[in-house]
Amino acid sequence: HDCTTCSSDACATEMLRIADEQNIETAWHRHAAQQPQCGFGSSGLCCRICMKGPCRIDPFGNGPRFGICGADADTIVARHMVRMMAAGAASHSEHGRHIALALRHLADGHLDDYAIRDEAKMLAVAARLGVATDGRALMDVVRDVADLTLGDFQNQDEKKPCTWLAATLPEKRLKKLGDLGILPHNIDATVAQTMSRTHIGCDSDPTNLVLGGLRVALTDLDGMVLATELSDALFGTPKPVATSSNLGVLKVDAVNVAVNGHNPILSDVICQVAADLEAEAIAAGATAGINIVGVCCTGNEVMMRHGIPLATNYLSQELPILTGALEAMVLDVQCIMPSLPRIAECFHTVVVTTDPRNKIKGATHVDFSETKAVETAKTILRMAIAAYGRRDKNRVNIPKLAQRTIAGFSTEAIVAALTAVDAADPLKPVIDNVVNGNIQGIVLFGGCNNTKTMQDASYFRIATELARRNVLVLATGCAAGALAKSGLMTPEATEKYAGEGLKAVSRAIGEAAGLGGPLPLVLHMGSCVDNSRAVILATALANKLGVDLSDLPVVVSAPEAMSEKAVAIGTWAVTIGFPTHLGTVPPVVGSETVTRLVTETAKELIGGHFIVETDPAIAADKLFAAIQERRRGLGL
Ligand code: BF8
Ligand code: SF4
Repeated sequence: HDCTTCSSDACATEMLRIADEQNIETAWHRHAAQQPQCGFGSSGLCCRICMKGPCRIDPFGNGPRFGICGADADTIVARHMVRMMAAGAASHSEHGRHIALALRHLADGHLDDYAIRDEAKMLAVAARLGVATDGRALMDVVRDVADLTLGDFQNQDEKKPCTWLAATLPEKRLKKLGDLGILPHNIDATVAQTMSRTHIGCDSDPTNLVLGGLRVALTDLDGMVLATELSDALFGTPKPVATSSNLGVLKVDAVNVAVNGHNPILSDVICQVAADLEAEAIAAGATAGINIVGVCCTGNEVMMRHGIPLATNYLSQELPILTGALEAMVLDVQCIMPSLPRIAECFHTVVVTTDPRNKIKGATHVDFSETKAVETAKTILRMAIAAYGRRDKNRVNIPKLAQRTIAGFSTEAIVAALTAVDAADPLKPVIDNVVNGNIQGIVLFGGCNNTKTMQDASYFRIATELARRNVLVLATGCAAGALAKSGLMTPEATEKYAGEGLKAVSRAIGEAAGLGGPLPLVLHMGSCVDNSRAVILATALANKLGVDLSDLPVVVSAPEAMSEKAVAIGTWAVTIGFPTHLGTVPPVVGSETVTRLVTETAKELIGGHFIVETDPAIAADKLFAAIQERRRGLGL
């Protein structure tokens, strides 16, 4: 395996050299060992839905055209794709349910370690959902909001759409989705129905299956909107914050603790209690105390709310351990590599799992429950402090790079910055500048890392290419991690890479908002569930213009899409009307019908469509062309 093509992240490349020297296997080594990957699986033509299988369809037409049950390539491809969407929706909404239940328990007085930290947000959410707030005790409002939210997991009336979707999307979009019969009524039921209709011998019509996929993908959006909005109420709505990214955020004299996963219910408490144990860490010899750093999406959550530095994103999550300076990696759920304990065995790092449904062989499990959150967080931090004593100082290799990063651009923070320009009509400066062409459009980068491409490279290329053409850039999830590490979340990057129009707008907003310079080139909107923030922003713009989301010059790009969650996100992005780029080829190319459905027919049906393009320069051209097409549609 050739390290020079693994990652464009300088720290990752440095650590991979150490991995080779010390004979430690990482995701990149395992990727190499998997080559060549199976062509049937890659094109979606391997069916494993029943035990008569696996059945494989010959893509060249020389071998079998049907599985044993009679399923053809279209059915097989569609069924597996739709199941990926269901798994993604289940994951995001399980995260959301966890937050909603915590809120319910808080309202009932069962959680001493949590509070409503952003009362204004809580009340705004209540108002959006139609919950009365006037003259009521806060906890009564919280209980009603929690119950309404849990209703999205319980409602059995198929005609009544999910509450959060109805409170989030523009009227025109809701009508369109309702007319197509794909507006979901219940997250859990829709996920279950998706599993059931894809069972052997059920739905085999590819169009009907894909429509079912769009419906379940919309439950993914529902789950993430409620997760984001309720997390803000519980933990605070992010505001711009200066911090730093990449492995240089680890400190040689500190007890370094990485939080990895997704749910702020755990990581936020760890950040809060770290200060209480500072003296214990210093007494153990760590003169710089406790240093919490983030990985993946939970890293984004705590970076946005507490300015916690981001160590790295998905693909390089093993590498903080290789620095020899990481005392503990604390895990909750999703996108966590099962290899972590194996790598930690070569060092002093303790790997701690915390969710009873997400254990990893070789890790230490500490059951985390919200009713004893502070106590558990302290137990975990003390394990890290104890590990500090076992650190081998001769094996410490912390890369130097800690890239300055401005994060925290929640929708509210963006609107607040715009209010400084026009207090009476905050969205007007954006709309005026889209109309006059200073801003050509908006691109939202989302999604993962994937070993099929060089880590982070396409993000940088496409983002700078579009910014040069005056496209405003937003990012979430591991996309945000990539762009933060690349130095694009700074005002300097705006000066360096933005086109003249975008630069002028960015300076005007940044200066009016008291940032003392332009906005960062890329606005960090949060974790993967926080893609919902971009939907809320786009909906506000659409409503103000009186158009649908599919009319806006807004595009989405996932250059390294990997997870089932990313499949679900990409699908709802298309379903609510956005042209959506994938830089990795999804396993659908084995069916021309399904490929055409999602890349062409979707455009006529719902306005959005997938653009599959592995070359970043061409992807930038295609995304810009999609923006121009939308501008022409608006008469701009
Ligand atoms: O939810 S971007 S690799 S960490 S799936 Fe996972 Fe992809 Fe990262 Fe966050 Ni999102
Ligand atoms: Fe084969 Fe049909 Fe079973 Fe799939 S569902 S494994 S195509 S028999």
